[in-house]
Amino acid sequence: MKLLLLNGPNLRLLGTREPGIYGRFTLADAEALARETAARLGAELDCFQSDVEGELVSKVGAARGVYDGIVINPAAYTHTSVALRDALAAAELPAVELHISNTHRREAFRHVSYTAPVCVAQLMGFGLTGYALAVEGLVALIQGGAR
Ligand code: CA2
Repeated sequence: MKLLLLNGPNLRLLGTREPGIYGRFTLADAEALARETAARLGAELDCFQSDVEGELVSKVGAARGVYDGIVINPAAYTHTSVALRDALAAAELPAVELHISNTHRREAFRHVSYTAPVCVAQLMGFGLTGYALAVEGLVALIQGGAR
């Protein structure tokens, strides 16, 4: 089983600012935890982060036929991107939308997700642990035949 982990804009800043919201871990820590979790479950995981909406859209577009599922933290594009939503819908792969923080405890504009309706599941508020939980959940969904 091959999985893709995508992280959106500014998540490369993890561990450097706003520890009260995002914790003290780095993007490398999150990617390592996700990769270890996948390996423990017999899956392979590729990781990609970009601040550029089009690069994320292209990665999702190229995922079909290569990966069995996607974990995506679209960051701010969650709340704005029709392009990313359309790419996820077209990919026809199970995707889990992941957030480090509980966006429902934050500003009203973060309560809306353009991408969640085209994902099989959404997970938020678990901090670093969410990267392990999302991979574990996605593997279980794929094994159960999720699309
Ligand atoms: O909680 C999440 O994972 C978010 O996707 C993070 C996004 C935010 O726009 C979403 O509403 C919720 C922001 C990512 C920015 O990451 C930073 C990390 C450290 C310091 C500054 C920004």
